[in-house]
Formats: sequence, C-alpha cells, structure tokens
Amino acid sequence: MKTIAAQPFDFSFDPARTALIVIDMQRDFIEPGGFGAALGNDVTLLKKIVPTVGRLIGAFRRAGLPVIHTRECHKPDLSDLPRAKHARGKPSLRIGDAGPMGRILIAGEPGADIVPELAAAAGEVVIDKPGKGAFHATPLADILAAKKITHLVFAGVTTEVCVQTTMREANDRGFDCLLAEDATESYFPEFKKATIDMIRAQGAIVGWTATVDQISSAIISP
Ligand code: TIU
Repeated sequence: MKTIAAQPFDFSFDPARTALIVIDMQRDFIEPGGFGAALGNDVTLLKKIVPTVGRLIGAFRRAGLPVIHTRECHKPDLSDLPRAKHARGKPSLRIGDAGPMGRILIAGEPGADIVPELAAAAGEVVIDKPGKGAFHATPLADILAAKKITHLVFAGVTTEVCVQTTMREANDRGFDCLLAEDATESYFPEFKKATIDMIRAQGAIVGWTATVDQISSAIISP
C-alpha cells in the first residue's frame, strides 16, 4: 500500500488496483467554437490545466498504471441523445448542430476528440459516454472490474458536472475516489471550489482531493 498526502486525510491505495480517469478533455469543452463556448462559457480557464493534466497522465504512464480517457459525445443519428438533454439550456449551437469543429459533441467529429496534447496512448481505454457520468450507458464498470481496480484518481472537466457526477457514481459503486485538484477545472471558479469542498466534507463523503505533485510523488516513489 502507498499513501498520498490528501484532504481530508491520507489516501491509502494499492498501486496495482489504481487507475486514472481523465474526464472529457475534449476540444468541444476546451477550444473556442465548441459545446462549452456555445453554452456561453469562457473556455480559456479550462485550457490552462492541459499541461497539469498532462503531468498527471505522464506520472501514471511512468508508473505503469492504467490511464482511462472519457469523451462526452453522441452517435451521429442522435439515438443516444435524450430529448431532455438536447433541449436543455439556450446554447447558440445545440448537440448535433454543425460548428467550426464539426457537429457539436458527435462521435468522430474533430470537436469531440481529446485535445492533441492529451491524446490517448496506444492501448489506453477511451470511453465514449452519452451522459455526464462515465458509468451511465458505458462499459466502464466492467472494464474496471476486469482490471480489479478499487481506487480511482480523477482529472478533467468540468469539475462540478462530468467529473463530480462520475466521482459520485464511482463512490456509490464502492470505489475509493481521489480528485486531482489542479488537474480539474470549471467554467465557474466558485463551483470548482464548492465541489472540492463538498467532496471531502463529512470525512470524505464522496472522496479525497490532492494536488498533482502529491499524487505523482506517491505513485512514482519506489
Ligand atoms: N457544461 C459543463 O460544464 N460540462 C458539460 O457539459 N460536460 C462536462 O462536464 N464534460
């Protein structure tokens, strides 16, 4: 077992049973002209964490631990897009509409891909998910069970939407969950802070939080 100096207290984990899940570091959320921008958000905040997420991915790769990537996207025929999700908000472009990076949040379009700096390496799992949570309507639970994973480290965007939803799904499924504080971001700084606070409140009711340096030094140490 190893230990990460985390909040609200140390996070103990068996590296052989630990994976990194990088949530939705896609052009549609991080670059101008995508879904995030169409919702009226300033995407520059999200772009800033790309190097930090890259450092965390690099540490997991160096330690030989699994890195799993997710992408929020839908089938081109929109058959996996609930009416309620399509209708929600007042975006300038809706899911499936044509934008500067192709059709918004559609699998196979340039905007739905992961930013090139963080592209999946050969052999890494990439989960396409139609929901905010990565367990809903995906094979993620089966993939983690097959790898005997019990502990998950989370990074990605946005903190209070897809990252928090997935952490809560994982927590209810019995995983010990740790959020990398500086490798996640929201369009709303106050929502990021609130999410970190609520995750680790009440004695880690949803999970733990730690910095990329704290996580990396623990997983790379002999
Ligand atoms: N809008 C927003 O903050 N997030 C999303 O729609 N998806 C993800 O968080 N990936």
